[in-house]
Amino acid sequence: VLVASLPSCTKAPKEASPEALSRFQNIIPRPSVEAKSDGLAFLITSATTITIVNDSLQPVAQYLAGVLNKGTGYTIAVRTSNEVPASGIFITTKLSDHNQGREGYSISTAGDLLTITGKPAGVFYATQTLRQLLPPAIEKAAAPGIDTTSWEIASGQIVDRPQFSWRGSMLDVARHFFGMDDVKRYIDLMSLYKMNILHLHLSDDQGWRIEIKSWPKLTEHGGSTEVGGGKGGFFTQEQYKELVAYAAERFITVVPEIDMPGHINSALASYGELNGGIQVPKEGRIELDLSTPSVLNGKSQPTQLYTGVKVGFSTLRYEKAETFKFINDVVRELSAITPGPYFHVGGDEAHVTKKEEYIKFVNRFTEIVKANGKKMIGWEEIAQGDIDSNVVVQYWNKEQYALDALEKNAQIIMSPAKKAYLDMQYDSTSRIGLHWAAYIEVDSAYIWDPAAYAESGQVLGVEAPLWTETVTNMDDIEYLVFPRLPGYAELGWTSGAKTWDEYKVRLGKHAPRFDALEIDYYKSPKVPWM
Ligand code: TNX
Repeated sequence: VLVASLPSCTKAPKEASPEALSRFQNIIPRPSVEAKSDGLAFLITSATTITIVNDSLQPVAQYLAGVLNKGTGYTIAVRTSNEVPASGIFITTKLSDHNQGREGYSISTAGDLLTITGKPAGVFYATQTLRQLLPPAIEKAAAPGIDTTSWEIASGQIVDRPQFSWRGSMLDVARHFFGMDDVKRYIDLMSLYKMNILHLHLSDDQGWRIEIKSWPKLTEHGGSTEVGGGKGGFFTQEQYKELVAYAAERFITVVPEIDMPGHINSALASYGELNGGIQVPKEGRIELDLSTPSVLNGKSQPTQLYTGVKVGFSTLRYEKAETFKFINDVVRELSAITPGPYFHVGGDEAHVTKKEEYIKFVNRFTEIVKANGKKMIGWEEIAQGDIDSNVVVQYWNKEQYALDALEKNAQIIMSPAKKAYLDMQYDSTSRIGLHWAAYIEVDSAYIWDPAAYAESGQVLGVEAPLWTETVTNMDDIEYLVFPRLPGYAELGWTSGAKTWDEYKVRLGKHAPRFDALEIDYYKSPKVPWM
């Protein structure tokens, strides 16, 4: 009699499989607050729908539907309703009692309902977590007609939010140029691990990679080659806008960098009027002799294009009439197509810029960037200028500069070369990469604390730069970036104690996921790969 009175649809809750439970324990970055499974299974089926409470969630819900539909082959749809559905995926912005902030989220399952709570960015990060809770096959396009996979998630409760607001990576598209598809894939890969800043190094001695309409030769000539003498390339402003929008859909802010006053040969080669010296060969590079202006028949001559890998040999001249017209035009045009709040002025390794000139440059950059409505970022050397709390300093090599920056109330981004440089070789046998700072095995990349200076409250977060002197294609990028990038993402995202011994097991479990994503990763012997 009792049994007969139960609603006919009630079935015993299904237990989660060991695989689903394992996935629940192996999320990268590890959830900051809580991740507890109740041991039951939640299934995504062809009948699953996504319900959102209001239309502000429409884009991010569509993104989730896209991820699920690609992998499952289903046609899961999104509908808006303020009634809590009985089953499926329910996304709500209602803040739970946990303080989630702008980027935090929670996922909780009860019976046939999985609820995601967060603001749009948080819901996006919840989506990345859900991907990892599902079998790795979710990352492959579903084969039509055959569905042998059970799209199972271990149910439970996850509460998560980031430790730092700056979780970035830099891609150097100047030493070697990488086009639209490569940069979009880079963005996609970063987004899997909840990274939110893509710093694009858009100019250097070897190439100028962003169209500046008032100075067209920068790309026509300055963008026409790269390290090794290949054909280089550049982004038109329209293409750059497309990348910025693509990143924004993934809650990633693009930070453009124009490296000045050094690392500027591609501009000096494009416009003779910017060149304030003659070129002399020196130790395998072409250095500028600034005491001898390169004037021929009353006209400054451009430098030669440069395709080597030396640094620190070129500079703008503070006193030259054209210099600040050039800088103003570049900062204005690039700021106008950059919705994000930052502009990176480089400022590194200006070895042939006189110190007094360098400091004057930094101070002028500060004014120009501010006049264009942006917040200035520069590599650590800019700490020599008159900087203040409106400036961000990117620490990479010399601790004294970081300390000076903190002293001057600037904010800092942690990119120590010995730990965070993605272009460093893993060991002496790595097929590409440099090792001037260190060999950085996957363990070493993870074992450091970006919060070291955090008591100051001035640390924005972590950024892992990929310089591309030795990197020529997407396979090369993936080999250096994976598997180190997920570790940097975790250092930026996850608060609390972290140990390599615990992390390496989780990382090893991601091998089938990397394979499903066709990531050409380095199979480090330090990691117990699954
Ligand atoms: C130093 S890091 C540089 C880059 C090089 C890199 C190679 C920094 C601010 N400057 O110009 O590409 O080393 O690892």
